[in-house]
Amino acid sequence: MTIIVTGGAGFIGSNFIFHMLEKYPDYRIVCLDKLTYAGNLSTLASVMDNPQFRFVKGDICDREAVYNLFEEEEPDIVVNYAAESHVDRSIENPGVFLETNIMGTATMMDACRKYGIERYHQVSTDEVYGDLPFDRPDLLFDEETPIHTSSPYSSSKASADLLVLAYHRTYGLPVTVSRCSNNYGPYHFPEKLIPLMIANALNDKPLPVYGEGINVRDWLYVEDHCKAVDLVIHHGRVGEVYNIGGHNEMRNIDIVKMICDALDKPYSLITYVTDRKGHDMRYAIDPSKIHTELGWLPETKFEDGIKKTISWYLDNREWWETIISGEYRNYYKAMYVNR
Ligand code: NAD
Ligand code: TDX
Repeated sequence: MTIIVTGGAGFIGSNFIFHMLEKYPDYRIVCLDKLTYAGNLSTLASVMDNPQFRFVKGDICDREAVYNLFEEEEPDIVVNYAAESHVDRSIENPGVFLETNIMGTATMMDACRKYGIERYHQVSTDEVYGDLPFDRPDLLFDEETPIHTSSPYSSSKASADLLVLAYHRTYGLPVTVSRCSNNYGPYHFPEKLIPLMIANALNDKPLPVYGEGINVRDWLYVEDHCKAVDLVIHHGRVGEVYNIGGHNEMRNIDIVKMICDALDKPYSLITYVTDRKGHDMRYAIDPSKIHTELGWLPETKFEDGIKKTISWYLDNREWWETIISGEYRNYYKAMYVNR
């Protein structure tokens, strides 16, 4: 079994590669990653010497490179994690999101059509459903919830989902799609809420909370997401969408306070800043389908997952300090100074 994992030098893709190499020692895993600002080869250092693993630097939009890779590797499965993934960056610069998230997905699927494949899996997001109101805790996103996007990021991911499902209907491509809620855990890029707050708190820097901090996200430990994708690629029904989430809704401000408490830092570091444009209020996933059909359930409770995550950032300072001392400084300045 050969699996191409795109975007495997990023947060979730790398965790998925670790999971797969450990669980299936006879599988060959080929990572295709462009190494954008979000991709880090150092993340994959522990598997680089594994003979079952190959890293290829390349762009999922580069048709020739993608086709060459398919000719060389003859993959059985493709799992597409590669994407521009940060909502705030999509608000500043939508173009690259359309290019990678839509055109890159189409290029990967064209390769699958041309060379044949057992399964193409699209890693999507709960953000394609838009948001839910605060005053209706009974409402959750299920797979039939209409697509209703808010940001250029979520619109590009939703466009990709529609293309993936259309390639199934039109060409019979054996696809699956999963839509997961917010992940957290090791190797999360420090532009995102949880790692940004951990890094800033450790450096005694202000903790920039958007708006009033009351927006709600449904957090899932990254390993649980990886296990769900593993189940879907092996046992999920072709042409189907599976929502992934662990019924763990939390307000941003409560997460930030929890991080302050865990690191023994004062709440006075918390700074309320101008809200994100078009900020989605609440996400909440109904994971009944993946539970009923594939037996998936999240294994890590948030209290344990956040402790493990904070310990990981304490033990791996070099990983994130290298990131935040580079080009990231310009991003941070543009995004947060005088906000
Ligand atoms: P990330 O930004 O940490 O990593 C993205 C990776 O993709 C990086 O290694 C980057 O170098 C690579 N990449 C970007 N453009 C590329 C291109 N054109 N060609 C090849 N590689 C390219 O993202 P993440 O948080 O790990 O998210 C992975 C996937 O999961 C994305 O598709 C995202 O939409 C989806 N997702 C993320 C979350 C979350 O909470 N992070 C939740 C649900 C879904
Ligand atoms: O500095 C911050 N302050 C703040 O209040 C940042 C970076 C975020 N926030 C808020 C915005 C959101 O309400 O925290 C919440 C989480 O923000 P992000 O970490 O940027 O995640 P989100 O926008 O919810 O999107 C994430 O989950 C769905 C991933 O980045 C997406 O790739 C995924 O599809």
